[in-house]
Amino acid sequence: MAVQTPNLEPKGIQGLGKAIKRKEDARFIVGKGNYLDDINLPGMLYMALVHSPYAHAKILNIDTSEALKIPGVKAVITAKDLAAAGLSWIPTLAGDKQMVLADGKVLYQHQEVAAVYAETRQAAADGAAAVQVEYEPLPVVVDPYKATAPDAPVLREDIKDQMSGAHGPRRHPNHIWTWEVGSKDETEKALAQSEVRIKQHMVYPRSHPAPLEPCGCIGDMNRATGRLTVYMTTQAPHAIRTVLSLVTKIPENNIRVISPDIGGGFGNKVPVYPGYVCAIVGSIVLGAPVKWVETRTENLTTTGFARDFHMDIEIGATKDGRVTAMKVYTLADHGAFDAAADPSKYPAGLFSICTGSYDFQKAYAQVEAVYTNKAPGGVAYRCSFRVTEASYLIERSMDVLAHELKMDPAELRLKNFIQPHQFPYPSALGWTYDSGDYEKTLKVALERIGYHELRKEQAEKRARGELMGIGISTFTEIVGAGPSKDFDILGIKMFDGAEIRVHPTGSAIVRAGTRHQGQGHETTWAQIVSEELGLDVDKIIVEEGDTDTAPYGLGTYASRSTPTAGGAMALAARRIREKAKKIAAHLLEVGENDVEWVDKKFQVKGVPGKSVTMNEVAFAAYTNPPPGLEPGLETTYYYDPPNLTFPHGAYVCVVDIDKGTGEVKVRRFVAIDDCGTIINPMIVEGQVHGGLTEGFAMAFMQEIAFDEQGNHLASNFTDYLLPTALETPKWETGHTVTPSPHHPIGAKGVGESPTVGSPAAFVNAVVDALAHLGVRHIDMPITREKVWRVLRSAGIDA
Ligand code: PCD
Repeated sequence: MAVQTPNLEPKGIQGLGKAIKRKEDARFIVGKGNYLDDINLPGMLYMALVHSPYAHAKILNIDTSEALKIPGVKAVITAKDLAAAGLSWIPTLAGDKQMVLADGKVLYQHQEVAAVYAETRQAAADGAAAVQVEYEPLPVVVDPYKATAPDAPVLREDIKDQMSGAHGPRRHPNHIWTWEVGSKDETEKALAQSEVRIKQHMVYPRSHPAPLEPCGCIGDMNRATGRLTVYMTTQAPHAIRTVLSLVTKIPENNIRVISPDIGGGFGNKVPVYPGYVCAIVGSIVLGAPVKWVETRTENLTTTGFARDFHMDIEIGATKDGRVTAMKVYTLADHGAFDAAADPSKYPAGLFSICTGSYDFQKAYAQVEAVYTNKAPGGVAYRCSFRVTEASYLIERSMDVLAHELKMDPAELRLKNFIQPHQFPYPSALGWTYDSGDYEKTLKVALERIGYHELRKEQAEKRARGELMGIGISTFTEIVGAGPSKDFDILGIKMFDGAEIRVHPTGSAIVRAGTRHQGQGHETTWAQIVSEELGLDVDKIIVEEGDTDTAPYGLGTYASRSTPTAGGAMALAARRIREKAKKIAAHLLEVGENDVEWVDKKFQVKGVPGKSVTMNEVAFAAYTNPPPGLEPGLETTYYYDPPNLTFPHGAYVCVVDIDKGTGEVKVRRFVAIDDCGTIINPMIVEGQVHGGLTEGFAMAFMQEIAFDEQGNHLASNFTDYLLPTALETPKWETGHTVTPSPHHPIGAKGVGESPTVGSPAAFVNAVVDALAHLGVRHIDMPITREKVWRVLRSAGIDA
């Protein structure tokens, strides 16, 4: 079938707020994306990994002789070979270290034990199956609460005697760190004096980002030039290049990291995985390019999981529903290595946003991390470093408190919101919220869904014995890591860069240190530049992901791109405009002070007929620059944001529950988001749809579970469920706009808001439907079976 050429009619200047179609989609839709597995290099070898069937075992012997006999197999490496190169362990992004290939023992099921290199993908897989490993099983720790029992088996023998780690003292060989924030004494005092107190335990289960494209890497060491090119599914190419240089001692300018098109990242593609390292090592050792693309099972069982936070909260309030204090204890299950990708200063990520949208005067939170026999991770799956857990905790707890006070959950929220005049608002746990109008957003959402009528309907249905619930979540996020005073990863500060090159004929190429994975940067960055410079949006090409060309930056995750690189892009454009103004003055034959920027053109002040466009200025920059001015029209800007941005939203969900089967049907879901100035409303709507669908999946379908022997129970898509169009509810979206006062264009991040904010709305709706039966909380995922059991134990007959 002939492929139709996409419609590429010039769109003209299309700046902020324009719902233009995504520029990148033309190539994706016609199958012309360039993903990692599309790249094939001459003489390329393939790699496959050998995985452990045990969750905890000693390795007695690895026999590679049969594997090496398979036609096409070139080499097999184990930890011993890596040790010779000083690469058997690598640093994690969280201050810990992790095995690349099992070194003496395995610590989780599916852990990588050996790497096989072969001429074809099939031979590599056959080779991996032929490697014989002799194991001696050891006792397994799966439950994080049992990890630090006095008689618990020691997992990490390498550090068992080190009583302090990257984040302070350790009190047990399986204890990683304890982190606390806020005032414990004052919070406990305020709680003790509170008229009403609630306590709740809740678990945010282990989940997995499961991007449609799994992780992969091609290592390509050119022995003639000494240059290492690495193609990698990474959300942060520059950080990878720096770490690679530090670990391999190859000079950083001799390493080129290319992150091609990425089929979804979701935090899964931030860490460095053993497969990446083995592909690169293989290429260095064998002198040929080596490709590794993981299988779905490898992705689900060995790469960064998310959440696994076990939380206890206590909230104090007055009888009439004003919150007074909050105390939180959380146990974080990090698996076998602390490989969470958090900024150095925050081992529990930005969990301290857990006071949410409410004016808590006192708060205290403590998080303890422990090792268990599970895969490492703790990645920010559509989440700004543990914000999802924090939002779920507070939004679920506000409903528990409303229930205790017999108050309407909307009314309780309205009573406790931080008020518009309180911004910039210093929270009890140390953040300064930039802006927000929580009451307005909630009221828009309540109005849209018809809240009061729904409550009436619910009362009538309840009287008839039918089950219907309404759930609210009014979350506040914290995104845009971040300001260099507080944010770094492995010491690298988290500001971001943008480069703009305007060519003589008025087209431009712009580059950023971020790396989109489907978010739409090729469109939104072009819109920012179109707005600031008055250039046609179609004449602006956006390029990200190649460390040889892009300015330095820490990548795309944690909804940081708009707050960081988006700001850099606007400021780079403004710097170009300043220079362009000098050229415009020269062309208009007036002094610079007599020129103003009006309607995206330079004009002589007060003389609308006398103006020049940016196109004309661009041509002059190369053909007729003013005497004494450096020719050309290019710049790079590094933007170090003064603060994070605090997007917020109000989500309302209506569910109906089938008494016979326990099936929960999401009847309606209204999501009103506030991400400040919107660059592209269509992209934002798409982001919200995707994020809500992921939140829905976690609330109702997904869990990475283990049995007592540490067997992984969700290693494929028949056990770990992805929502299809069939299950996914119809989303009703909208927005309010409260610009960020400190961001150059007033924009806040939005990509992860719906995943952060929605799970509590779903769970609150289900619990609301069952509250009159004495139900106070149900842990996710709320499967049909769980609800069915709740109904049966409450004596409800179908
Ligand atoms: N925007 C606009 N406006 C505003 C904001 C925003 O327009 N105001 C847009 C932008 O530009 C882009 C988007 O939207 O395009 C997004 O953004 P943000 O929020 O800034 O974000 P970013 O950074 O860019 O991104 C990131 C995110 C995240 S984080 C995640 S998960 C997810 C999301 O993103 N991922 C993804 N989304 C998405 N999509 C897709 N398609 N794919 C993917 O993968 Mo993490 O941390 O990583 O976990």
